[in-house]
Amino acid sequence: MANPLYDALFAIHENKQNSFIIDPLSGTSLSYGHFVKQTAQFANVISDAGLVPGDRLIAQVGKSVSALALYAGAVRSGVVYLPLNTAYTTTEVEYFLQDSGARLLVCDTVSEAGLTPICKDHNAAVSTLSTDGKTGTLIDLVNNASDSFKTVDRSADDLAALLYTSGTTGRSKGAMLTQNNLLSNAQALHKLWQFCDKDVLLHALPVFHTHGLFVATHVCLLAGAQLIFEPSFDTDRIIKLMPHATSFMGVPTFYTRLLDQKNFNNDLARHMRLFVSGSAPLLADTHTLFEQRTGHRILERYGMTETNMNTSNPYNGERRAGTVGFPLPGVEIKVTHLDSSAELPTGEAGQLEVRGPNVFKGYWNMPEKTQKELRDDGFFITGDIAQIDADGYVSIVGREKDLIISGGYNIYPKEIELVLDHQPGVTESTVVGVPHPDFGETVVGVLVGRKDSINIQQIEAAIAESLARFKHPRQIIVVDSLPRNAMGKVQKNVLREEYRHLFNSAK
Ligand code: MLC
Ligand code: AMP
Repeated sequence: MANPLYDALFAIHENKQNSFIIDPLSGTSLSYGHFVKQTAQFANVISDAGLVPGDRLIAQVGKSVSALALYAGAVRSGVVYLPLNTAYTTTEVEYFLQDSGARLLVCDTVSEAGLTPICKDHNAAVSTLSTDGKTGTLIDLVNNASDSFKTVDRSADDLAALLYTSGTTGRSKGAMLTQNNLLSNAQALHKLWQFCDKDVLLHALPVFHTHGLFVATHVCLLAGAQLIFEPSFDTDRIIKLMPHATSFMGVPTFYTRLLDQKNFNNDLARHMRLFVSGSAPLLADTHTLFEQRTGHRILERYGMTETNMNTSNPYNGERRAGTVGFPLPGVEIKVTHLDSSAELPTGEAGQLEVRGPNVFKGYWNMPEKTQKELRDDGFFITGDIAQIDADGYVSIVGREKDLIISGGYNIYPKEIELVLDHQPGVTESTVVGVPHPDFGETVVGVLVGRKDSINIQQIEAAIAESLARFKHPRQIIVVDSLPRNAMGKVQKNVLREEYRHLFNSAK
């Protein structure tokens, strides 16, 4: 037996002196061999905490090398890694703790006091890691742990990670990702995007989602490439660092923010060979402007938490703006009729279904939900509406699911509506996404109720108490009634149209 994911990503670098994480501005670097030793230390700490293979470990921590080593340590010790957005409130974290039955929560030192009581309630231990990854109770243990560890055997079908993704009912669902889901996808992307040990990836994505944790990090590990591991996306730093890199991955907001900088030009991007965009639609305009400014055509790809990456524009060959390219090798896709599920002819828009080694095992503790979205023949119904043109290019033209994507973060309106509906004076509410110049889309809440007793400030405070900042409506509007169709269903499309210029999105 072996541990396929650990072996392919980390074990191959044992004792290697070449650099893994570099900071070209300060001149510091961490070698691959040193990082592998750290994975042993983290794996020892996880095992010593009493976690056994298959147990869940929640990490709600800042982006640091230690956070990455914690992930690797979990894989190495056979423990299922469950990363959480650092913006989540205590209320949100409690749901994940309870639903996943995690045995250990690693949180930022500053969140310890708030999270310890709920961990007690759910029989989970707490350990801390500072935002920069350098201190905390976890680091105290790691510093005293051995740097050798007997890697725990796992099979390709064993779970490696549990990533929560919001749901249309307002209840988040844990996507069960196996070792092979992650590894097969990383191998496909590594080859397709031609990563090699000469590459330096400028990494500015958060590491609690598929894009930053798996896509960006795994291709570098497979290639033995270097990572410039930025704690977050800071436009000025990205501009300073880009001349030291060969590749970059981002959500569309990263690209529009770069284009907003007058000093972002083709000189900075001279050494770059690849810019990848995903997680949200990249406007064709952004694609064109970026090419005019830098001479590079952004490579857009399409994925999901449940499936990793599904399609990609070609590395060699035409990268077509407004499309997400072709299915990855080994991945099958089809466009089907929303009601009959019959496959549609080329060019017709319908629901996109995906099958392949990248597709997850199902939703944690939600067999009915899994059954509804993952067909018996292995095809997963993505909830995205797509079209495939005569040349085989896939375009995502809409969404069947009621979802808002703001700056690459997914927001399900239902979750916000549930909070709004409970506020004093509110009789009903609805939440829609409207265009936003920075985030692509943003959240607008529309309320019906007694105008004299609705207190917007109080409502905003209630939302702040329970939901992460990125989910908060950027505007709340009180109306007399919501538009409804003949069936009595709220016509969100009418509201989206009505409020589409609220943020004056010209982009
Ligand atoms: C932060 N804020 C957001 C936000 N991010 N609001 C809406 N949408 C977002 N995405 C809020 C903050 O709470 C704060 O509120 C203000 O905006 C600024 O905060 P900040 O810390 O300065 O953040 P900022 O730099 O603005 O962050 C924007 C961002 C970040 C785009 C850099 O959101 C980001 O890194 N996004 C990447 C998301 C990602 O990796 N997605 C991949 C999902 S995987 P205030 O109060 O100050 O206004 C997936 C599958 C796939 O989808 O295909 O890849
Ligand atoms: P998540 O649930 O966070 O993994 O987000 C996945 C969703 O993001 C997909 O179902 C799509 O709706 C959207 N998405 C990801 N990449 C793209 C893209 N390149 N273009 C359009 N939508 C995308």
